[in-house]
Amino acid sequence: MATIRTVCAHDCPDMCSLLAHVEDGRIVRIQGDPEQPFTAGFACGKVNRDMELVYSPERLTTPLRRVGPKGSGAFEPITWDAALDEIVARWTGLIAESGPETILGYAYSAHQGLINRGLTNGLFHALGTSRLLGGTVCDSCADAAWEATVGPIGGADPESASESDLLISWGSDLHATNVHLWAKFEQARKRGVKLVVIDPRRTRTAQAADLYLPIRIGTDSALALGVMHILVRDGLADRAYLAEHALGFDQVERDVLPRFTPERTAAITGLSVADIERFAAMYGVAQKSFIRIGFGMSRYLHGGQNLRTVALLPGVTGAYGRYGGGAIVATAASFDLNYNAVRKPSGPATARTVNHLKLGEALSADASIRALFIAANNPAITNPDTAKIRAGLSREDLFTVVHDPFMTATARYADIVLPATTYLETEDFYRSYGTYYMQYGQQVVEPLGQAWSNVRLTQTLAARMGVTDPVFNMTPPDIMKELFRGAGLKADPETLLNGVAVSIAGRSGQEFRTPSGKLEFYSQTLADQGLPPMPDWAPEPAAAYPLRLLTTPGYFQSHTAFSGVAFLRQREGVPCAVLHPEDAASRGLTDGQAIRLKNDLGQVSLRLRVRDEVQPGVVLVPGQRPDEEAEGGTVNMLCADGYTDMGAGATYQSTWLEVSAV
Ligand SMILES: Nc1nc2c(c(=O)[nH]1)N[C@H]1C(S)=C(S)[C@@H](COP(=O)(O)OP(=O)(O)OC[C@H]3O[C@@H](n4cnc5c(=O)[nH]c(N)nc54)[C@H](O)[C@@H]3O)O[C@H]1N2
Ligand SMILES: Nc1nc2c(c(=O)[nH]1)N[C@H]1C(S)=C(S)[C@@H](COP(=O)(O)OP(=O)(O)OC[C@H]3O[C@@H](n4cnc5c(=O)[nH]c(N)nc54)[C@H](O)[C@@H]3O)O[C@H]1N2
Ligand code: SF4
Ligand SMILES: [Mo]
Repeated sequence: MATIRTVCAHDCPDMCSLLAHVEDGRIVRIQGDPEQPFTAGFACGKVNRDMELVYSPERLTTPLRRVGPKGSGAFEPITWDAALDEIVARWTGLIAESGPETILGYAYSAHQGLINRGLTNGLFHALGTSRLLGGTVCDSCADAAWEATVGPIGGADPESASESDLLISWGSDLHATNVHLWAKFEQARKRGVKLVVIDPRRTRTAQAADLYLPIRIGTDSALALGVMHILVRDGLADRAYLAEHALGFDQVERDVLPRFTPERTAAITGLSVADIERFAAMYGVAQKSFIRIGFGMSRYLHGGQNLRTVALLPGVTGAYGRYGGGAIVATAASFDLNYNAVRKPSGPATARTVNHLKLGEALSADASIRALFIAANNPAITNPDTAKIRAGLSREDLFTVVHDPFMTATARYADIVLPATTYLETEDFYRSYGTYYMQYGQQVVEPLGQAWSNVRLTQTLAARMGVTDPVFNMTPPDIMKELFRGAGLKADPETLLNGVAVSIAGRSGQEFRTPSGKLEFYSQTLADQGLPPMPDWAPEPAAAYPLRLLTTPGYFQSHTAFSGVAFLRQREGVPCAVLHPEDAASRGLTDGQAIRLKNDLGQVSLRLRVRDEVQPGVVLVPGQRPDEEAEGGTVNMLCADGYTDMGAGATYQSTWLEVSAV
């Protein structure tokens, strides 16, 4: 039996090092790598079973050509040659007729490898096609808010959490989405360190907390300002740290904090004055408080302001100055690599850009995009306003190619579907977005059937389309070396190619890379964009429906990427919506019945779960589940494609709706 060290490529902050055990060319077991300190010897409950992903009977094994109406899922197998001939003929014809911007092609985040994801995008960049502004469905708002406050640099090292003296999971369900950080938290808790969880949902993480604050959705900035108010009132602000490292705290103290008394903060957040006082007291005495800030709090109209205000809090106590203290949203900005070598090998400096959230609009509003290529993304489920996406994908004059290991809801609309490998059939270079590790992952087994990796497909298409940049002829190890060429980040390629996980974390406090070089309580950058320069809280516009959507990652899912694993589908259970007992009773609804969720954009049917895990006035829909798993439809049919205040990101949680019996 051979044991091969590789890296988990799923979209997850942990970026685990894995050991895959292979017998007769088949993976028989996957485990966490004990030699990688953060992975610490275990993989999560999803990836432990990734053999079932690789060998799922639902895997696509040959290229397919559509034979029925778009969306029907009727296809016939064709050869790779026939598929490539058709794609190249269509693209070449369209480019000759109307120019390359008539094509939109991209890979998104389901393969986190910098080469498999980056090179696909590099091909379309080189061809000069329309470009997808990715990440807006996920983290662009959070990133922009953090950048305006702290700068383009990663946050606290998650490994430092084991040395903290107060742990805060603020809008992150660590058990589900960051389970190895949870393991670090547990180490610290063994020393008696307390855990505070701030989340509108009583998640598993919240159930384990010493103090759980069931905050009202979208009111985190008010809570953070209320805590600052108490810290100032009680003389717990670190004046020396603020004087040296912060910009504009005096103005916030004078103009904003007086309005956030504990009473008003309680009224806005739905928390009790006693709980707010208790949290502020814990935060005020801690020296090394560590906050994990989740993306959820950024996914609504004022999401940037919300997240930015939380990110200011560690400046008030000086926690940012100490290893083990501070806050983390992500770490990716700290990896100074030559990404352009892979993502932008050549091509025009500018081209038409399509925000990921507006894919539906770009496909339907005008018909100038006539060819679409999608890899590692399932927008017919995961994008907001999925009805608009599906309308666009249904256009008869749109030539769509989807590359995926499975027949997804999106692939059903394709003209050509190409079978993709899973990451265990690829090699790649990775850097984490939730830790400071980078690592090279080996290919574990041969591709299943006729599946091709993103790299093989991209390089083949590049050759056939006449794109001659050298990266399209290099092996993955050589492409990795290009990522380091001229980059700020230095590493020994041989060490990496040997599979060693290398950390770039230091032990110093938070560095600020804002224009002032300080933590910006006052942000001129935001003022210049017409946004409030100082943290604050404002109510959202009045809504036409009584209930608010809370949408969270599924425990046994990563969006839809595990939909092809029957066991995980079963563990996740029937797609459901959770209502508080009061809201269910007032509508005459009972646990287990089929209900309809409805607003002006559409309606979906799910199973009702009645639980006090959410507050009254909220409908929780865990995970993004494909239609065929549900009673009918998918939750994103109810979400609008509008933008957040910062970073043009998704506003899934500014969705209001009503619920009734089917
Ligand atoms: N199991 C699993 N793991 C995953 C994923 C998955 O789908 N499943 N997805 C991966 C991806 S792509 C990403 S981006 C990350 C996301 O990982 P996180 O950043 O941890 O996840 P979020 O979607 O932000 O949701 C986290 C929590 O925020 C809470 N929340 C929602 N709104 C608010 C609010 O207004 N205030 C506060 N305080 N809390 C709020 C939700 O109840 C939820 O418990 O996870 C990754 N890991
Ligand atoms: N309502 C609501 N919607 C959300 C969210 C939410 O919290 N609530 N979260 C948002 C977030 S954070 C994100 S990141 C997005 C994610 O949205 P998507 O990017 O659509 O995520 P996945 O469902 O993981 O879909 C990726 C597809 O890639 C395929 N795939 C996996 N590996 C490979 C590979 O190596 N090559 C190729 N070619 N394909 C591969 C998978 O089979 C799957 O079909 O969803 C967003 N949508
Ligand atoms: S915790 Fe995340 S990185 Fe680790 S094995 Fe699971 S999905 Fe992969
Ligand atoms: Mo994401």
